[in-house]
Formats: sequence, structure tokens, C-alpha cells
Amino acid sequence: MSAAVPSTEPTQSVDNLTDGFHLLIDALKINGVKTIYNVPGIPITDLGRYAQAQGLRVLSFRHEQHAGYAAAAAGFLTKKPGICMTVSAPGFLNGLTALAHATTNCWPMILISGSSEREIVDLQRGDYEEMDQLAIARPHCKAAYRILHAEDIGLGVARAIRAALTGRPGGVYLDIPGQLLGQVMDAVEGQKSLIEVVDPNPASVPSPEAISRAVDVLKSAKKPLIILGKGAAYAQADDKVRELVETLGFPYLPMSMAKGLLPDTHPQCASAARSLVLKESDCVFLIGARLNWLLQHGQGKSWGEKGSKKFVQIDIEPTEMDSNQKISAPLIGDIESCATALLDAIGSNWQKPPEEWTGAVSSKVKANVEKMAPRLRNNNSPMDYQGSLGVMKELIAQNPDVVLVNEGANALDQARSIIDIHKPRKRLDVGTWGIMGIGMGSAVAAAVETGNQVLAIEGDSAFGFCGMEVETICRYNLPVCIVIMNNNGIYRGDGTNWSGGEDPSTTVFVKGARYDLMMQAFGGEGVTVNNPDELRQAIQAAFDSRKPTLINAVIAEDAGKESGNIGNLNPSSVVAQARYPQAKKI
Ligand code: ADP
Ligand code: TPW
Ligand code: MG
Repeated sequence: MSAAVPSTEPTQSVDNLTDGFHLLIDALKINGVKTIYNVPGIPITDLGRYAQAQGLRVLSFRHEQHAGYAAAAAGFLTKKPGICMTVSAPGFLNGLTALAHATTNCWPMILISGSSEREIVDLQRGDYEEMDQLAIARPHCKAAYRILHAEDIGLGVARAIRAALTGRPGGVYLDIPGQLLGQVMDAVEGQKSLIEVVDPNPASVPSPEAISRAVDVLKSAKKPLIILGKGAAYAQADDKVRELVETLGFPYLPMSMAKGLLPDTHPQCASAARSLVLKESDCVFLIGARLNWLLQHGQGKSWGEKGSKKFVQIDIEPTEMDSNQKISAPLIGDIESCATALLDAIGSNWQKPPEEWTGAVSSKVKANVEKMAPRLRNNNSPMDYQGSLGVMKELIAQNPDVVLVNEGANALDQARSIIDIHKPRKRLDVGTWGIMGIGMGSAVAAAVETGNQVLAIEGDSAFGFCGMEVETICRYNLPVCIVIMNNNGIYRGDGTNWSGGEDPSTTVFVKGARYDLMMQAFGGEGVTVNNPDELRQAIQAAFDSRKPTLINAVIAEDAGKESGNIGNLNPSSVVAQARYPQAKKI
């Protein structure tokens, strides 16, 4: 028999009762949830108010996608599921992109959406915001659940938390029909129905055979390389990862969001010799990184001769092995357990790789860093990417706790290679999908979850996907400094309309746009800067004041490249090339 009674039944006193609203809030609270990223509306407006009244921090956004991106980033930063809350159908769909993004990035997140009445939705009778949300969510996340009865809220929340965190982390959808929130039940029974999830992310220890196999492969390497991925940053096993990398003595490449796990200035960091190490290495040890498109699937010209390498891989997800290349020594387990077991196995007399290899990598790094240095010190006006990002590289070195948020094409690729990151989880960007629009949600989450200053380096197009959230940043008075790399367009600002007609090219925006005025509209600081010195001063002022700030940095229209570093992924045809000779000039 159901313990829940409809809320319409008259009751003498409500003192001994609880309801769906409060059970959901209590279930989140006993599981350590502190923050909800939300957009209010029917049926969850009061849920947000009550959650705030009950001591949760509820941050309201202007669009669900950004609340969702904030929850996704919070999941990465905290190793706990970030919570996003939305209304039904359109709000749910707006949040779903972020849930799919979290899942693709292997980050824990829970999207809680209000939904319409099942009886009406399932007969397609045309309810307010009617949509079969559970079915739509399912293919885009790791798990999807619906709660129908107040006494099942504890169970539903526990299942969502465990599914988000266990094994390879990911996004979970939790469907909350509006009626559920109003159901009332006995308060003591309700309290008893809540579940505090025990050990949702258990250690996963690799077998001794797997460890000795891996040690054998690593030992036999003459030109080994480590690739650190964002899974290693997520794992929060920072000391163990560093100890492993330093004990092995291999050169390493950090993937974008693994930058800073060891400082980018570390003597073993091979970022500035990327082409050399990818091509020449004979053994690649992947730690929390997939051999997906971001690593050209471990094949092709950049990876040198076919079959020239052996792969060793640590991953929590068994099916990741052999997904692109043969993995000679798979280590299935969590990074902390795998690193600990490896360190134990290799003991204290590990032979570091030959100096011939490490020396060649270090010389290449040194030469490339020296070649780049003067370009980063130019004071051109309008600015190019090197001059402007050179300033930001210095400021991040002086303020290593600042969380860098970064999106765009050239604005992303150039910042990623120029700006060193010095501490773990201090860089948030477009992730595995390369999504534009993650910037403001990520910036809010970074400020809220860490309390640190945030520097968001945004392409002007990228910013356009999420720009309205500057109001959110001002409303909560967050220490976020946004730098718009304003080159008047997508990739470049100098595109023309090849029909000769009056409409602007498809890739260009209003010339000389004043993004700084958007920030002023909401009471934040807004300023336009034209050269690196002005840029330095403006960012320093933002860091000193911790006020919401937007700096409109004027970048030369022709400074960027089509699609940044991944122009090769654009499809092309001989027909099109013959028809549009202008295409060659890009
Ligand atoms: P990058 O884009 O930085 O190369 P990916 O997102 O491709 O990184 O890879 C991250 C990998 O890390 C995923 O395959 C995921 O299963 C794995 N992972 C996540 N958390 C852990 C963990 N705690 N221990 C081991 N592997 C993990
Ligand atoms: C959700 C496609 C990739 S990069 C980019 C777009 C539109 C913008 C590049 O211009 P920006 O940077 O930001 O001004 P810059 O410095 O090169 O000028 N929609 C989504 N995601 C992606 N990736 C795109 C479109 C894209
Ligand atoms: Mg641009």
C-alpha cells in the first residue's frame, strides 16, 4: 500500500507531515548537495524557493543550457554530481545539451526536470508543456529515472547519485512529475525513506597480472611518453599522479583540461615538443585520456609509422580498451589505485628512460619556447593572439589559483598552447565535443565551487552563445573577469559575401562591437582595450577588485585561421574549390 496521500485531502495538522518538495530537498542534502543551478518556472518554482529556504545555494540562470553547463563543470571540479534543475519540455530540452555534454566528458551531473502529468502525456492529450522527457533523455545520458511516489524520492535520488558517480562518471536524468512535489506523507516515514549513498565511487583496483604486464611494457620502452587526460584531473589523485610521472621519468603531454595536473613548466612537460613526441615515441602510456579524435585516434601522420608504438592505458571503463588501437597492457581501475599499485610494483630502482630520448625532447621544448617568447611580448595594436595571450600567460603565472575558462576557435587553440597552467583543475574549456557556449556557465561554477578568481577567455562568437549570463555573474557578484577576443567574427572578421550582395559574410559580426557595454548594463565593470599594456592593466584591476568585469579586447580581423587548429576537419570537394577561387585565400 502506498504511504503517500494526495495533498488535496484535508488534514488536521501538517506538523507530522512532509511532502515531495521537502523529501527531494532532504534527499539531496543528506547526500551532500550544496548547490543547485536552476531556471525557475512551473512546476519547480517553489522547489527552488524552498531549497533556498532550507539552506541550499540555488543559483538562477537566464537559460537552462548555462545552468546545465555550470552543473557539468561543478561535477568535474568537485567529483560530485553537479545538479541542474529545469522546467518541463523546453526547459528540459535546453538543459539536455548540457547533460549530453557532461556524459560525453565523463563528468557526473544530474538534470532534474519537472514534467507534466503522466496520464495526460502518455495519451498525448495535450498537457501544458507535454513531452515524454524520460524517453528523450535516455539516449543522451548514462541513466534516466522517473519518480512517481513521494516515498520513492529517497530511492530515486540515491540511484541517480550512484549512477552518476560509479565507474565512468556521466550525466543522469531525473524526471519529477509536478504532482509528485505536492504529495504529502508522514514525516517520520518520509525521513526513513531517504538513502544516504554509501561509497558511490568505490576504489577499483587493477589485478596484479595487469600491473606486472604494464610494468614489463613500460620497462622495455626506449622512447616512452605519458598522455594525461581530463579523467586524471577529475580523479583528484594529484599527488599520486605526480609521483608516478616523476618516478617513471617519461616526458608527458597534458590534454587540455589535464594541464596543470603537473605544472606546464615541469621539466618533463613535452607540450612544446608535441609533434616530436607523438611521432617518435615507441610506447604511449595513457592516463585518463581516450584515443578519440582529439588524439587522431592514435594513428595517421602525426603518430609516425604505423605499428611503431605500444600502448598502456589506465581507465575506469573496461570497454575503452582497444577502442582505437591495440592496448598491450590495459589497466582497468581508478587512477589512484592503478598509480599506487604501479608505484609499489616498480619499487625504488626504476631505470628512467635513456637520456638520448629525454634530452632530445627537452632540447626541442627549450628551442620552441625560446622561439615563441619574443612573439608573446609584442605590443601590437590592434592586438594579435600572441601579444594579448602573452600578457594573460604572465598574469596566470603570477596568479596560479585563478581558474581559466576558455572557448572559441583561435581564442581557444592559441590560449591552450600559450598559457601555462600551474595547478590541477584550473582550466575549463569546450571539452570532448568542442562546444561553443560553455563559457559563462563554467565561469559561474568555477567561481561558486572554488571561491577563486576566474578569467574567462572568450572568442566573440563563443561568448555570443552564453553572453546573457553576464547578468547572472553581476547578480551574484562573482569574481569573474571575461576577456572577449574581439576579431569581429567566427575565426576571422574579414570575410566577404561571395555573391557580391549586401548581406555580410556568414562568419562576420557587427564591426567594432562594444561587448563591454553589456557588462555595464548590469552594473559590472566594462572596458575596451586596444593593446597588450591596456589589457594587462584591465585584468590586474579586475583581479584586485574581484568585481565582475568584461574586457573587450580588440584583435586584428585577420589574425586568426579558419577553424583554428582543426581546419583539416572541414569537408571539401574539387567542385567547390573550382567554383570558389576565393576559398583558397582563407
Ligand atoms: P581528454 O579529453 O582529456 O583526453 P577523455 O575525456 O577523452 O580525456 O578521457 C577521460 C577518461 O578518463 C575516460 O575514458 C574516463 O573513463 C576516464 N576516467 C574518468 N575518471 C576516472 C578515474 N577516476 N580513474 C580512471 N579513469 C577515469
Ligand atoms: C554549439 C562551431 C566552432 S568555433 C566557433 C563556432 C561557431 C566560433 C569561433 O569564433 P570565435 O573565436 O569564438 O569568435 P575566434 O577567436 O576563432 O574568432 N555551435 C556549437 N559549437 C560549435 N563548436 C560550433 C557551433 C564553432
Ligand atoms: Mg572571433
